[in-house]
Amino acid sequence: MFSAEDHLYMSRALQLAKQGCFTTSPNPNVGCVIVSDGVIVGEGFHLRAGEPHAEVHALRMAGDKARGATAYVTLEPCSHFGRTPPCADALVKAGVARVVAAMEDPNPQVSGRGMRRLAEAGIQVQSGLLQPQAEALNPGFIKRMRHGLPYVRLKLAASLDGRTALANGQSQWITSPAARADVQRWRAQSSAILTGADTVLADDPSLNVRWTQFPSSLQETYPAENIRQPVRVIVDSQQRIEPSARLFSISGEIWLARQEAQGQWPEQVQQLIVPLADSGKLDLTSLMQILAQRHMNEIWVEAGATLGGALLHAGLVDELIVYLAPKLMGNPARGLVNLPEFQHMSEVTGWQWQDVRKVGNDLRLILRPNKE
Ligand code: AOF
Ligand code: ZN
Repeated sequence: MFSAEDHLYMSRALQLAKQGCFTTSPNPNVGCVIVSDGVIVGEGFHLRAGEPHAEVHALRMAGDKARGATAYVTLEPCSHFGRTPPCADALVKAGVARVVAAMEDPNPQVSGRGMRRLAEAGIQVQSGLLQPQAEALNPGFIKRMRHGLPYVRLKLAASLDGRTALANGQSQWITSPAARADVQRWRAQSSAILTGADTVLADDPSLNVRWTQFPSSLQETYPAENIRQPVRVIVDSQQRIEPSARLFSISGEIWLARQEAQGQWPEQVQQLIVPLADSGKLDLTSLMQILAQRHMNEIWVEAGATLGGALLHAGLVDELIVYLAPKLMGNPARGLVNLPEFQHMSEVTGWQWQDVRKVGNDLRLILRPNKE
């Protein structure tokens, strides 16, 4: 159904889409390539919500050459009036002859209607080319649209023997500067960075994106002005956070997840009221639903063993990102996550290795839950 050329041009569209990875949230990353007589005449990607979609950029570049051409898009062209008018209409107006999409738009406002509108206008439409790669561009957007939940990554840093801090609490720095630069990139592509009150009280972190600490190759591709600060979300079940924490001296939104609104806070702060679970702590599934309702696609969790364990126990973690340092910290040191005691190996969750590589002098492991 798809030719070698089709694969080539869709690969290019996927590559273009990635250029929006630090900026498009809450919108998806989308790339578009327009090809006429075997020549790329237009290219574009979506950069920021509120700004033109990928197709619009590509059509502008192609001009009259779009007539009779093929458009390759990593996501079904939209059919609705959102912040911008429908791309399907723009493609019809430009007179393209064929549209190849990598996947259907999971947004219920679109979901199939974009392709239908193109087909009704007499355009040849095909979908599903390199779909897994296109889905990998937008795990958070897709999960939010399909399930009303964000895509959650739990970051862990540990020694070779799985320890995160000495028994006396000392933990800085287990991993290398290269691993910390890698973390900056993950933070930057996330809609929100989530942590717990324990971490804020113990470490007084900033939890922002520091472009100057990005890997240098990324600094060249992504200028500082194309970096967005994710929302910082603090799980504060016992209402212990004070406005004097370092977080609040750094600009950018902060959402305090709490049982009730209380206290005077700087303008950048909102209090999210989250129902309590039986444990007396905030119900983390409800919190994630609230974050999805607030258009958070990908959540990057940098928290302590308690919140990390609670998220795992609630089945809310889609991906583990583990930085493993070549150090042995010994048994009295603290473990990776707090989980309830299991009686049988059958109760223990299995994970699948997704990616394993060396980052600086550490290993970076990416795991996803076993499906069955
Ligand atoms: C496309 N091409 O490049 C993108 C699409 O508020 P708006 O107007 O920006 O619309 C956002 C929705 O449009 C988003 O939820 C998704 O369904 C679609 N994104 N569609 O044709 C693009 N970024
Ligand atoms: Zn569109």
